[in-house]
Amino acid sequence: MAAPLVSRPAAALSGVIAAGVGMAVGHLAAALTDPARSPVLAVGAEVIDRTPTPLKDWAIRTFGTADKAVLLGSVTVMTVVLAAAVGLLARRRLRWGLAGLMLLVALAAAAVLRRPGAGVSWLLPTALTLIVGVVALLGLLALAGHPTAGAVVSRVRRRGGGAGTAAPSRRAFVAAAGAASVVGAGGALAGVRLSSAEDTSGLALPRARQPAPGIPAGLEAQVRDLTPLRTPNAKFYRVDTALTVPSLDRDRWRLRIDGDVAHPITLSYNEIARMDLIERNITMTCVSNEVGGSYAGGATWLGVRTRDLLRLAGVRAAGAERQVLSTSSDGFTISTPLEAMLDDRDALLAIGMNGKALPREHGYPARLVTPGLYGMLGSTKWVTRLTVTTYAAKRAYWTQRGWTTNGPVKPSARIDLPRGLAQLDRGIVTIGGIAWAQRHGVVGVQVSIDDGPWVAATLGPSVNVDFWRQWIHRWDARKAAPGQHSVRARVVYGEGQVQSSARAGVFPSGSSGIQEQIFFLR
Ligand SMILES: Nc1nc2c(c(=O)[nH]1)N[C@H]1C(S)=C(S)[C@@H](COP(=O)(O)O)O[C@H]1N2
Ligand SMILES: [Mo]
Repeated sequence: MAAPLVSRPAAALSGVIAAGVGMAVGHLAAALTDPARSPVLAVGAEVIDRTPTPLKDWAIRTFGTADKAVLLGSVTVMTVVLAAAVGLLARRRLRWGLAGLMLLVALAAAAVLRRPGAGVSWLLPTALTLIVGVVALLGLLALAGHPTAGAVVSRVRRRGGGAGTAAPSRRAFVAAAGAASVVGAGGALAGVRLSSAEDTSGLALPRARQPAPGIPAGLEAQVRDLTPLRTPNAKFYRVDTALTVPSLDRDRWRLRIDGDVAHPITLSYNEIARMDLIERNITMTCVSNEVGGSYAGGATWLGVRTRDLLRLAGVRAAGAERQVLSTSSDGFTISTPLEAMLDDRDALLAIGMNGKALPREHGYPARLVTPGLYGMLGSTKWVTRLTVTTYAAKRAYWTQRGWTTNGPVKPSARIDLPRGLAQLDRGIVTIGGIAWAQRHGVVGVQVSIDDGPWVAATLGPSVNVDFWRQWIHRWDARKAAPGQHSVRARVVYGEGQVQSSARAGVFPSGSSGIQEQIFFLR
């Protein structure tokens, strides 16, 4: 009896399962050695790097911290489609299918080799992916009744001294497909588990010689749902290009300071911990924060001044053309004006956040925090190198993608209460939020209800010029008309300058404009 041609669904399924098991095994192998070598993550990272800026921007805006899950999901869907195509190709001509599979794995291999610090040995997990993928594809197709695959499998079996051939049957195919899926799912789960790093909050942290004045109790004690003055580590926003959080070891970590300095140096964590540690209360803001957005947070940072570090290496005179190019363990780079790392704002190489070691998500074991500049211009996480150079000589990750290199944070007031489209009872309406104007200091917040005159809101405690400030305004709405109302808020900063009302989107130098919140009275 001539072997029947494999059905299309069985062929497509064979391709998908083969790719899935292969990827799971490769990812697990990488997780056991060095997660950075995973072909799956390498492809994801490559996709992130190549995604056009507007799309990336949209993803960050739309999905927030879930942007990576969405990206991995899309890459998975793409892979499933391609793997099904491989199965269908193999159905017609086994050779074409195998070639397609190899092409996919070769692309993944190229992505792995493009990772920072990659060498040929990094290809081992990808090689496993290929082997497992090919074996699974051949085996499944053979069981599904593919004549060529069946012949290959029985030849290999005979050579290996194995007895007979498993006869193709629907039941054998379903059993093998099920078993392979279970192995794949198990491997993928274990890989994900293993490559997610453990918590750092219990680790010892040296003390500051100069502690920051504590952050006072904020208005959140009196006003329910107001953004707290100090952002807890677990609630601090996270924005980065890293697909998996780098899992660095404090004892093996080093900071290299080089470039245009008299004597390049390399410092260990312990050497830094013994330097003059200071604490600073700093509000960090992301350039991708929309007006009214949540990508801002205030924390107490423990660390050493970048000025001290750069002087230790013998930094030469500054100038507007000079930058410090900082590099993260994952290859990501940031340009910071050299001047900002030397002046009295006390930019930090931080090792602590709110009294704890830095959480891995926020840069463990060390990151930069530069007051007054957007995160992409001075807050490199997992930092391993500071290179003093010029803007002409080196371009940072976001610079290459068209974002500004000159990014003072734009002053902004945010309305947190009432929530947009809230339905409230007529009475005393609590309006409130938070405002920032790093380097200038918040001196006032004004609100306008229903396009009425600007009136001063009540401010919460002041921490310092680089820290945000809460504000509230109680609006007597007992006699207000039921229905739709609006509130706008703007910050007054420095010597009394008022927040710009000019609207700008986040690209290329941060959003501006005045937030307006709509709500309803019953
Ligand atoms: N290594 C690395 N550092 C990084 C980034 C990144 O993508 N990779 N993103 C920067 C940006 S855009 C911001 S806003 C801040 C965010 O820091 P957080 O995640 O601790 O809030 O980190 C900065 N440092
Ligand atoms: Mo950012």
